[in-house]
Amino acid sequence: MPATPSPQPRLVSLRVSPWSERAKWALDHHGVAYRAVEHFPVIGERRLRRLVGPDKPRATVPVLVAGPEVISESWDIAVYTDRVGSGSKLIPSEHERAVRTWTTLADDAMQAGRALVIAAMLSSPRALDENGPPAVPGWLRPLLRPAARSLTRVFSRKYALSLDETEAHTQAVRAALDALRKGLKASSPHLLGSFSYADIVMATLLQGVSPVADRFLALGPATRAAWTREGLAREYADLLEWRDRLYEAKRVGASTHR
Ligand SMILES: N[C@@H](CCC(=O)N[C@@H](CS)C(=O)NCC(=O)O)C(=O)O
Repeated sequence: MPATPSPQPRLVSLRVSPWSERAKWALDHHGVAYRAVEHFPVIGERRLRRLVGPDKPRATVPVLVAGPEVISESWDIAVYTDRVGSGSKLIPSEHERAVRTWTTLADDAMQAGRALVIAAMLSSPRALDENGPPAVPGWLRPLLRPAARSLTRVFSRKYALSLDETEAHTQAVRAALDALRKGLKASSPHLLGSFSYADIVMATLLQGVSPVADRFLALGPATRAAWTREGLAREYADLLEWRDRLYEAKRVGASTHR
């Protein structure tokens, strides 16, 4: 009797989030088919908590549900794709330590970047309107703005974001970008000699400096502005060029799940 095909993995994710983009990139790189299910922050919190279980200190996306496995860290999803996928290894064993170091660096800088983006969203009524649930019609969104603002504040508390420390956060992002610039000098165009998860985490960190083109991830104009740091974008234009080239060359399948 033929084996029952296992159902397609489900990726619970947040379209705009660089952490979700990491997971999608790893899945697409390896040709692993999946169905993306959009998570809505705060409103979807209880459902997400049920999915990841009570032990995880913070319930976050991306979460990959693949048969009996529930994988709730982007790193672990990349490891999973290396295990089941058909592409080149994203975390080759000889580079695992180095890839982890780049991932920790990106994670820390992205936490700072998240505070900058959320502060910008809170001060942009249009960005708040653009990020309401898709079912809400455009004309109703300005009326729901106070609700959108308080949901964004709840989100900010979940991640203990200090929204007014702009300078410190900018410095944290800058430190990671300086490290990237140095790392690329040694072995351009890839951090570790060939394409790896290190390139993915550092490229997706740049989303909070200047987002990728709409064909990779479509954003409303006010949302795009909230994700853009003009000063950093000028200072690190070389890295944005690197990121854009990497997307052109390596971000296969990006439009499938947008
Ligand atoms: N360590 C986690 C961090 C993921 C993370 O921070 N996810 C945020 C992205 S903004 C999230 O889940 N946001 C939605 C929410 O908290 O409801 C990973 O690497 O997967």
